[in-house]
Amino acid sequence: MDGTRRRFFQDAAFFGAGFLGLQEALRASTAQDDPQTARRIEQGRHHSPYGHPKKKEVLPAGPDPYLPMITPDLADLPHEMEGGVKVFKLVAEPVKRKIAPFKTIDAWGYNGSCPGPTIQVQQGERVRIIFENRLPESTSIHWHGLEVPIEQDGVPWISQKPIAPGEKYIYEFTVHQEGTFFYHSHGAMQEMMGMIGFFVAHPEKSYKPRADHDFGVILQEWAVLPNNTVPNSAAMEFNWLTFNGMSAPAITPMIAKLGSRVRLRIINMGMDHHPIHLHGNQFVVTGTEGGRAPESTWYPMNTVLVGVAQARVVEFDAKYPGSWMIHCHLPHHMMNNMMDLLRDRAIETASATDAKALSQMETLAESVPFEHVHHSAIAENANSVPGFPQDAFMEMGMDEAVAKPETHGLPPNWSAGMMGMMTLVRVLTDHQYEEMMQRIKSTGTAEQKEHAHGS
Ligand SMILES: [Cu+2]
Repeated sequence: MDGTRRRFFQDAAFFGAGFLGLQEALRASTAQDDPQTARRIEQGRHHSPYGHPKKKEVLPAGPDPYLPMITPDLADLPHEMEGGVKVFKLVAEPVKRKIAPFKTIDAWGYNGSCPGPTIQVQQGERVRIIFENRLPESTSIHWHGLEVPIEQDGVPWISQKPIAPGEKYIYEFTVHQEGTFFYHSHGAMQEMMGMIGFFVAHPEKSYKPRADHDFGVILQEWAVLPNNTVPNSAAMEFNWLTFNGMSAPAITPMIAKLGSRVRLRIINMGMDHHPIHLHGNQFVVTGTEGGRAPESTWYPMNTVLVGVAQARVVEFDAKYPGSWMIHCHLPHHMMNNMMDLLRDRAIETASATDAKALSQMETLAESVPFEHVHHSAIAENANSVPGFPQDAFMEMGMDEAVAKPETHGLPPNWSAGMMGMMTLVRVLTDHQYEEMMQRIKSTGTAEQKEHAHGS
Protein backbone atom coordinates (compact mmCIF):
# COMPACT_ATOMS: atom_id res chain seq x y z
CA MET A 1 0.00 0.00 0.00
CA ASP A 2 1.50 3.32 -0.96
CA GLY A 3 1.97 6.12 1.58
CA THR A 4 -0.99 8.20 0.45
CA ARG A 5 -3.43 5.33 0.54
CA ARG A 6 -2.15 4.17 3.89
CA ARG A 7 -2.55 7.63 5.33
CA PHE A 8 -6.08 7.80 3.93
CA PHE A 9 -6.98 4.63 5.79
CA GLN A 10 -5.31 5.87 8.97
CA ASP A 11 -7.16 9.15 8.78
CA ALA A 12 -10.40 7.29 8.09
CA ALA A 13 -9.72 5.12 11.13
CA PHE A 14 -9.15 8.17 13.32
CA PHE A 15 -12.11 10.20 12.15
CA GLY A 16 -14.42 7.22 12.09
CA ALA A 17 -13.41 6.28 15.61
CA GLY A 18 -13.98 9.74 17.09
CA PHE A 19 -16.15 8.55 19.99
CA LEU A 20 -14.08 5.48 20.76
CA GLY A 21 -11.36 7.48 22.43
CA LEU A 22 -7.66 7.54 21.72
CA GLN A 23 -6.85 3.99 22.69
CA GLU A 24 -9.40 2.53 20.34
CA ALA A 25 -8.20 4.82 17.60
CA LEU A 26 -4.64 3.73 18.21
CA ARG A 27 -5.65 0.10 18.04
CA ALA A 28 -7.40 0.70 14.77
CA SER A 29 -4.43 2.55 13.42
CA THR A 30 -2.04 -0.16 14.51
CA ALA A 31 -4.09 -2.82 12.85
CA GLN A 32 -4.12 -0.83 9.63
CA ASP A 33 -0.39 -0.23 9.88
CA ASP A 34 0.86 -3.57 10.95
CA PRO A 35 -0.27 -6.63 9.02
CA GLN A 36 1.01 -8.90 11.79
CA THR A 37 -1.19 -7.20 14.35
CA ALA A 38 -4.11 -7.37 12.00
CA ARG A 39 -3.44 -11.08 11.50
CA ARG A 40 -3.18 -11.64 15.24
CA ILE A 41 -6.54 -10.01 15.74
CA GLU A 42 -8.04 -12.21 13.03
CA GLN A 43 -6.51 -15.36 14.46
CA GLY A 44 -7.73 -14.43 17.89
CA ARG A 45 -11.24 -13.95 16.62
CA HIS A 46 -11.66 -16.97 14.44
CA HIS A 47 -8.86 -19.48 14.69
CA SER A 48 -7.82 -19.69 18.32
CA PRO A 49 -6.39 -23.14 19.03
CA TYR A 50 -7.50 -22.70 22.66
CA GLY A 51 -11.22 -22.85 21.99
CA HIS A 52 -13.12 -19.81 23.13
CA PRO A 53 -10.93 -17.78 25.42
CA LYS A 54 -12.23 -14.72 27.25
CA LYS A 55 -12.62 -11.65 25.13
CA LYS A 56 -9.88 -9.65 26.78
CA GLU A 57 -7.35 -12.37 26.07
CA VAL A 58 -8.26 -12.45 22.41
CA LEU A 59 -8.43 -8.80 21.54
CA PRO A 60 -5.14 -6.95 21.71
CA ALA A 61 -5.14 -4.79 24.82
CA GLY A 62 -4.46 -1.06 24.45
CA PRO A 63 -0.93 0.23 24.76
CA ASP A 64 0.65 -0.19 28.19
CA PRO A 65 1.04 3.00 30.20
CA TYR A 66 4.64 4.09 29.91
CA LEU A 67 7.20 5.67 32.18
CA PRO A 68 8.17 9.04 30.70
CA MET A 69 11.86 9.68 30.19
CA ILE A 70 13.42 12.50 32.20
CA THR A 71 15.93 14.63 30.32
CA PRO A 72 17.90 16.49 33.04
CA ASP A 73 18.27 20.23 32.34
CA LEU A 74 15.83 20.03 29.41
CA ALA A 75 12.05 20.30 29.13
CA ASP A 76 9.59 18.07 27.28
CA LEU A 77 7.90 19.51 24.21
CA PRO A 78 4.19 19.88 25.08
CA HIS A 79 1.54 18.59 22.67
CA GLU A 80 -2.18 18.83 21.95
CA MET A 81 -4.44 16.07 20.68
CA GLU A 82 -6.32 16.80 17.48
CA GLY A 83 -8.55 14.03 16.18
CA GLY A 84 -6.27 11.31 17.56
CA VAL A 85 -3.10 12.99 16.28
CA LYS A 86 -0.43 14.16 18.72
CA VAL A 87 0.40 17.70 17.60
CA PHE A 88 3.68 19.37 18.51
CA LYS A 89 4.92 22.87 17.72
CA LEU A 90 8.63 23.16 17.11
CA VAL A 91 10.43 26.43 16.43
CA ALA A 92 14.05 26.60 15.23
CA GLU A 93 15.78 29.70 16.57
CA PRO A 94 18.98 31.15 18.02
CA VAL A 95 19.32 30.32 21.73
CA LYS A 96 21.51 31.57 24.55
CA ARG A 97 22.58 28.61 26.66
CA LYS A 98 24.34 28.92 30.01
CA ILE A 99 26.50 25.81 29.86
CA ALA A 100 28.47 26.60 33.05
CA PRO A 101 28.15 29.25 35.78
CA PHE A 102 30.66 31.49 33.98
CA LYS A 103 29.95 30.56 30.38
CA THR A 104 26.94 31.38 28.20
CA ILE A 105 27.11 30.53 24.52
CA ASP A 106 25.13 31.68 21.48
CA ALA A 107 23.87 28.39 20.11
CA TRP A 108 21.01 27.47 17.81
CA GLY A 109 18.23 25.23 18.99
CA TYR A 110 14.48 24.77 19.27
CA ASN A 111 11.81 26.52 21.36
CA GLY A 112 14.35 28.57 23.31
CA SER A 113 16.31 25.47 24.28
CA CYS A 114 19.59 23.92 23.16
CA PRO A 115 19.45 20.96 22.79
CA GLY A 116 15.80 21.15 21.79
CA PRO A 117 12.98 19.94 24.06
CA THR A 118 12.31 16.21 24.29
CA ILE A 119 9.51 14.71 22.19
CA GLN A 120 7.89 11.63 23.75
CA VAL A 121 5.36 9.49 21.94
CA GLN A 122 4.16 5.92 22.06
CA GLN A 123 4.61 3.33 19.37
CA GLY A 124 1.59 3.38 17.08
CA GLU A 125 0.81 7.05 17.57
CA ARG A 126 0.38 9.46 14.70
CA VAL A 127 2.28 12.71 15.18
CA ARG A 128 2.10 16.09 13.49
CA ILE A 129 4.95 18.55 13.99
CA ILE A 130 4.10 22.11 13.06
CA PHE A 131 7.53 23.51 12.42
CA GLU A 132 8.54 27.14 12.12
CA ASN A 133 11.92 28.45 11.04
CA ARG A 134 13.07 31.56 12.93
CA LEU A 135 16.70 31.11 11.94
CA PRO A 136 18.39 33.58 9.61
CA GLU A 137 18.83 30.81 7.01
CA SER A 138 16.97 27.83 5.59
CA THR A 139 16.70 24.58 7.51
CA SER A 140 14.73 21.32 7.75
CA ILE A 141 14.23 18.57 10.32
CA HIS A 142 15.39 15.01 9.92
CA TRP A 143 13.77 12.32 12.10
CA HIS A 144 16.85 10.26 12.85
CA GLY A 145 16.18 6.52 12.87
CA LEU A 146 12.46 6.78 12.29
CA GLU A 147 10.96 4.91 9.37
CA VAL A 148 8.88 7.65 7.82
CA PRO A 149 7.66 8.18 4.25
CA ILE A 150 10.32 9.81 2.08
CA GLU A 151 8.50 13.16 1.97
CA GLN A 152 8.84 13.36 5.77
CA ASP A 153 12.59 12.61 5.83
CA GLY A 154 13.68 16.24 6.15
CA VAL A 155 16.59 16.33 3.72
CA PRO A 156 16.83 19.64 1.81
CA TRP A 157 16.35 19.27 -1.97
CA ILE A 158 16.10 15.46 -1.76
CA SER A 159 12.87 14.94 0.15
CA GLN A 160 11.64 18.53 0.46
CA LYS A 161 12.46 22.13 -0.35
CA PRO A 162 14.54 23.84 2.35
CA ILE A 163 12.30 25.71 4.80
CA ALA A 164 13.11 29.42 4.36
CA PRO A 165 13.44 31.85 7.28
CA GLY A 166 9.98 32.82 8.50
CA GLU A 167 8.34 29.81 6.83
CA LYS A 168 6.28 27.06 8.42
CA TYR A 169 6.27 23.40 7.42
CA ILE A 170 4.19 20.50 8.64
CA TYR A 171 5.63 17.04 9.20
CA GLU A 172 3.21 14.20 9.86
CA PHE A 173 3.75 10.47 10.23
CA THR A 174 2.80 7.40 12.22
CA VAL A 175 5.45 6.05 14.59
CA HIS A 176 5.37 2.29 14.16
CA GLN A 177 8.73 1.70 15.93
CA GLU A 178 9.78 1.77 19.56
CA GLY A 179 13.10 3.15 20.70
CA THR A 180 15.43 6.09 21.18
CA PHE A 181 15.47 8.41 18.20
CA PHE A 182 16.30 12.04 17.67
CA TYR A 183 15.40 15.01 15.56
CA HIS A 184 18.02 17.30 14.12
CA SER A 185 18.66 19.82 11.40
CA HIS A 186 20.04 18.19 8.28
CA GLY A 187 22.67 20.91 7.85
CA ALA A 188 26.03 19.77 9.23
CA MET A 189 27.02 23.20 10.52
CA GLN A 190 23.59 23.72 12.07
CA GLU A 191 24.03 20.39 13.86
CA MET A 192 27.26 21.68 15.36
CA MET A 193 25.42 24.83 16.48
CA GLY A 194 23.31 22.55 18.65
CA MET A 195 20.24 21.70 16.59
CA ILE A 196 19.25 18.35 18.04
CA GLY A 197 16.66 16.92 20.42
CA PHE A 198 15.36 13.55 21.70
CA PHE A 199 12.48 11.77 19.99
CA VAL A 200 11.56 8.84 22.22
CA ALA A 201 9.01 6.26 21.13
CA HIS A 202 7.83 4.24 24.11
CA PRO A 203 6.87 0.65 23.27
CA GLU A 204 3.26 -0.37 22.87
CA LYS A 205 3.94 -3.26 25.24
CA SER A 206 6.28 -2.50 28.14
CA TYR A 207 9.87 -3.65 27.92
CA LYS A 208 10.81 -6.52 30.19
CA PRO A 209 12.13 -6.09 32.76
CA ARG A 210 10.40 -2.79 33.41
CA ALA A 211 12.54 0.16 34.44
CA ASP A 212 11.69 2.39 37.40
CA HIS A 213 13.70 5.35 36.16
CA ASP A 214 14.33 6.45 32.60
CA PHE A 215 16.87 9.20 31.86
CA GLY A 216 18.11 10.74 28.63
CA VAL A 217 21.47 12.37 27.91
CA ILE A 218 22.53 14.20 24.73
CA LEU A 219 26.29 14.40 24.12
CA GLN A 220 27.56 17.56 22.42
CA GLU A 221 30.90 19.33 22.00
CA TRP A 222 31.65 22.97 21.43
CA ALA A 223 34.63 25.00 20.29
CA VAL A 224 34.28 28.46 21.80
CA LEU A 225 37.34 30.68 21.69
CA PRO A 226 38.24 32.61 24.88
CA ASN A 227 36.11 35.74 25.27
CA ASN A 228 33.73 34.48 22.59
CA THR A 229 30.19 33.19 22.80
CA VAL A 230 29.67 31.79 19.30
CA PRO A 231 30.78 28.18 18.78
CA ASN A 232 33.10 27.53 15.87
CA SER A 233 31.03 24.97 13.99
CA ALA A 234 33.94 24.10 11.69
CA ALA A 235 36.34 23.22 14.51
CA MET A 236 37.79 19.76 15.00
CA GLU A 237 38.96 20.39 18.57
CA PHE A 238 36.60 21.20 21.38
CA ASN A 239 36.98 22.94 24.71
CA TRP A 240 33.46 22.59 26.11
CA LEU A 241 31.78 19.21 26.43
CA THR A 242 28.17 18.95 27.51
CA PHE A 243 25.43 16.57 28.70
CA ASN A 244 22.07 18.05 27.70
CA GLY A 245 23.69 21.42 27.05
CA MET A 246 25.38 21.69 30.45
CA SER A 247 29.00 21.20 31.46
CA ALA A 248 29.97 19.64 34.81
CA PRO A 249 29.61 20.56 37.59
CA ALA A 250 26.49 22.39 36.37
CA ILE A 251 24.81 19.21 35.02
CA THR A 252 21.86 18.13 37.18
CA PRO A 253 22.48 14.73 38.81
CA MET A 254 20.05 11.86 38.12
CA ILE A 255 18.19 10.60 41.19
CA ALA A 256 17.37 6.90 41.57
CA LYS A 257 15.89 4.82 44.35
CA LEU A 258 17.91 2.02 45.92
CA GLY A 259 16.72 -1.31 44.50
CA SER A 260 15.22 0.24 41.39
CA ARG A 261 16.05 -0.51 37.77
CA VAL A 262 17.56 2.45 35.95
CA ARG A 263 17.50 3.06 32.21
CA LEU A 264 19.86 5.58 30.62
CA ARG A 265 19.51 6.58 26.99
CA ILE A 266 22.53 8.33 25.53
CA ILE A 267 22.67 9.93 22.09
CA ASN A 268 25.61 11.59 20.39
CA MET A 269 25.58 14.52 18.00
CA GLY A 270 29.12 15.73 17.50
CA MET A 271 32.48 15.07 15.89
CA ASP A 272 33.80 12.50 18.40
CA HIS A 273 32.78 9.16 19.81
CA HIS A 274 32.37 9.09 23.57
CA PRO A 275 33.13 6.11 25.84
CA ILE A 276 30.57 6.65 28.60
CA HIS A 277 31.61 5.03 31.86
CA LEU A 278 29.51 4.34 34.95
CA HIS A 279 31.20 3.87 38.33
CA GLY A 280 30.44 1.06 40.75
CA ASN A 281 27.79 -0.72 38.70
CA GLN A 282 27.66 -3.06 35.73
CA PHE A 283 25.07 -2.40 33.06
CA VAL A 284 23.76 -4.08 29.94
CA VAL A 285 23.10 -2.43 26.60
CA THR A 286 19.40 -3.04 26.02
CA GLY A 287 18.95 -0.92 22.92
CA THR A 288 20.53 1.04 20.12
CA GLU A 289 19.39 3.72 17.71
CA GLY A 290 17.48 0.88 16.02
CA GLY A 291 15.29 0.01 19.02
CA ARG A 292 15.26 -2.67 21.72
CA ALA A 293 18.01 -5.30 21.51
CA PRO A 294 17.12 -8.96 22.19
CA GLU A 295 18.06 -10.08 25.71
CA SER A 296 20.38 -12.74 24.26
CA THR A 297 22.71 -9.90 23.20
CA TRP A 298 23.02 -8.34 26.66
CA TYR A 299 26.30 -8.79 28.53
CA PRO A 300 27.78 -6.97 31.52
CA MET A 301 29.87 -3.88 30.93
CA ASN A 302 30.40 -0.48 32.51
CA THR A 303 31.68 1.56 29.55
CA VAL A 304 29.71 1.98 26.37
CA LEU A 305 31.06 3.68 23.28
CA VAL A 306 28.43 6.03 21.91
CA GLY A 307 29.47 6.79 18.36
CA VAL A 308 28.42 9.81 16.34
CA ALA A 309 24.73 9.55 15.34
CA GLN A 310 24.24 6.53 17.60
CA ALA A 311 21.97 5.91 20.54
CA ARG A 312 22.87 3.49 23.30
CA VAL A 313 20.36 2.45 25.93
CA VAL A 314 21.79 0.91 29.08
CA GLU A 315 20.05 -0.54 32.12
CA PHE A 316 21.21 -1.57 35.56
CA ASP A 317 19.80 -2.49 38.94
CA ALA A 318 20.69 0.21 41.45
CA LYS A 319 21.95 -2.12 44.16
CA TYR A 320 24.47 0.16 45.82
CA PRO A 321 23.68 3.43 47.61
CA GLY A 322 25.93 6.35 46.74
CA SER A 323 26.61 9.09 44.21
CA TRP A 324 27.99 7.17 41.25
CA MET A 325 29.78 9.10 38.59
CA ILE A 326 28.86 8.69 34.94
CA HIS A 327 31.15 10.40 32.45
CA CYS A 328 32.88 10.32 29.10
CA HIS A 329 36.27 8.72 29.68
CA LEU A 330 38.20 10.58 26.99
CA PRO A 331 40.59 12.58 29.19
CA HIS A 332 40.03 15.84 27.31
CA HIS A 333 36.29 15.40 27.60
CA MET A 334 36.62 15.45 31.39
CA MET A 335 37.72 19.09 31.29
CA ASN A 336 36.20 22.51 30.77
CA ASN A 337 37.70 25.23 28.66
CA MET A 338 40.70 23.00 28.01
CA MET A 339 41.82 25.03 25.03
CA ASP A 340 42.65 27.98 27.29
CA LEU A 341 44.57 25.79 29.67
CA LEU A 342 46.39 23.80 27.06
CA ARG A 343 47.17 26.80 24.91
CA ASP A 344 49.11 28.30 27.79
CA ARG A 345 50.88 25.08 28.58
CA ALA A 346 51.59 23.81 25.11
CA ILE A 347 52.88 27.08 23.76
CA GLU A 348 54.39 28.81 26.76
CA THR A 349 55.87 26.05 28.86
CA ALA A 350 58.14 24.89 26.08
CA SER A 351 60.29 27.98 26.43
CA ALA A 352 59.38 29.16 29.92
CA THR A 353 60.17 28.01 33.41
CA ASP A 354 57.80 25.93 35.48
CA ALA A 355 57.33 28.95 37.69
CA LYS A 356 56.04 30.96 34.78
CA ALA A 357 53.69 28.16 33.79
CA LEU A 358 52.50 27.98 37.37
CA SER A 359 51.78 31.67 37.51
CA GLN A 360 49.84 31.42 34.26
CA MET A 361 47.74 28.64 35.69
CA GLU A 362 47.12 30.63 38.85
CA THR A 363 46.04 33.68 36.89
CA LEU A 364 43.67 31.58 34.89
CA ALA A 365 42.20 29.91 37.97
CA GLU A 366 41.75 33.28 39.68
CA SER A 367 39.97 34.67 36.65
CA VAL A 368 36.87 32.61 37.46
CA PRO A 369 34.50 35.44 38.30
CA PHE A 370 32.80 34.26 41.47
CA GLU A 371 33.67 33.63 45.08
CA HIS A 372 34.07 30.45 47.09
CA VAL A 373 36.25 28.63 44.62
CA HIS A 374 38.21 25.97 46.44
CA HIS A 375 41.40 24.33 45.24
CA SER A 376 43.11 21.15 46.33
CA ALA A 377 46.33 21.46 48.29
CA ILE A 378 49.71 21.36 46.53
CA ALA A 379 53.04 20.22 47.94
CA GLU A 380 55.60 22.78 49.08
CA ASN A 381 58.09 21.46 46.58
CA ALA A 382 55.49 21.25 43.81
CA ASN A 383 57.44 23.59 41.55
CA SER A 384 60.50 21.36 41.61
CA VAL A 385 58.60 18.28 40.45
CA PRO A 386 58.88 17.70 36.70
CA GLY A 387 55.44 17.70 35.13
CA PHE A 388 53.77 19.93 37.72
CA PRO A 389 51.14 21.25 37.41
CA GLN A 390 48.74 18.76 35.88
CA ASP A 391 45.34 18.94 37.56
CA ALA A 392 46.21 21.28 40.42
CA PHE A 393 44.62 24.40 39.00
CA MET A 394 41.95 22.75 36.96
CA GLU A 395 40.10 21.57 40.04
CA MET A 396 37.83 24.40 41.03
CA GLY A 397 35.14 23.73 43.58
CA MET A 398 32.07 25.89 43.04
CA ASP A 399 29.39 24.12 45.06
CA GLU A 400 27.37 27.26 45.77
CA ALA A 401 27.34 28.41 42.16
CA VAL A 402 25.86 25.14 40.91
CA ALA A 403 23.69 24.16 43.91
CA LYS A 404 20.20 22.78 43.16
CA PRO A 405 17.92 20.31 44.95
CA GLU A 406 19.56 17.36 43.22
CA THR A 407 23.01 18.31 44.62
CA HIS A 408 21.76 18.49 48.20
CA GLY A 409 23.79 16.41 50.62
CA LEU A 410 26.86 15.94 48.42
CA PRO A 411 30.17 16.23 50.30
CA PRO A 412 31.79 19.70 50.55
CA ASN A 413 33.73 20.73 47.43
CA TRP A 414 32.12 17.90 45.42
CA SER A 415 32.10 20.13 42.37
CA ALA A 416 35.90 20.33 42.28
CA GLY A 417 36.07 16.78 40.95
CA MET A 418 33.69 17.31 38.08
CA MET A 419 34.19 18.84 34.65
CA GLY A 420 33.06 18.34 31.08
CA MET A 421 30.86 15.35 30.23
CA MET A 422 30.30 14.17 33.75
CA THR A 423 27.43 13.81 36.18
CA LEU A 424 26.17 11.60 38.99
CA VAL A 425 23.58 8.88 39.35
CA ARG A 426 22.63 9.32 42.99
CA VAL A 427 21.23 6.07 44.39
CA LEU A 428 19.26 7.01 47.50
CA THR A 429 17.56 4.92 50.19
CA ASP A 430 13.75 5.10 50.35
CA HIS A 431 13.83 7.77 53.03
CA GLN A 432 16.49 9.89 51.28
CA TYR A 433 14.63 9.48 48.01
CA GLU A 434 11.30 10.70 49.41
CA GLU A 435 13.07 13.64 51.02
CA MET A 436 14.78 14.48 47.73
CA MET A 437 11.51 14.30 45.77
CA GLN A 438 9.94 16.70 48.28
CA ARG A 439 12.90 19.04 47.90
CA ILE A 440 12.68 18.96 44.10
CA LYS A 441 8.91 19.52 44.24
CA SER A 442 9.15 22.51 46.54
CA THR A 443 12.18 24.13 44.89
CA GLY A 444 11.57 23.10 41.29
CA THR A 445 14.17 21.39 39.17
CA ALA A 446 16.93 23.30 37.45
CA GLU A 447 15.17 22.78 34.15
CA GLN A 448 11.86 24.19 35.39
CA LYS A 449 13.54 27.27 36.83
CA GLU A 450 15.54 27.79 33.66
CA HIS A 451 12.38 27.43 31.59
CA ALA A 452 10.33 29.80 33.76
CA HIS A 453 13.15 32.28 33.55
CA GLY A 454 13.42 32.01 29.78
CA SER A 455 9.73 32.31 28.95
CU1 LIG B 1 33.95 12.16 25.04
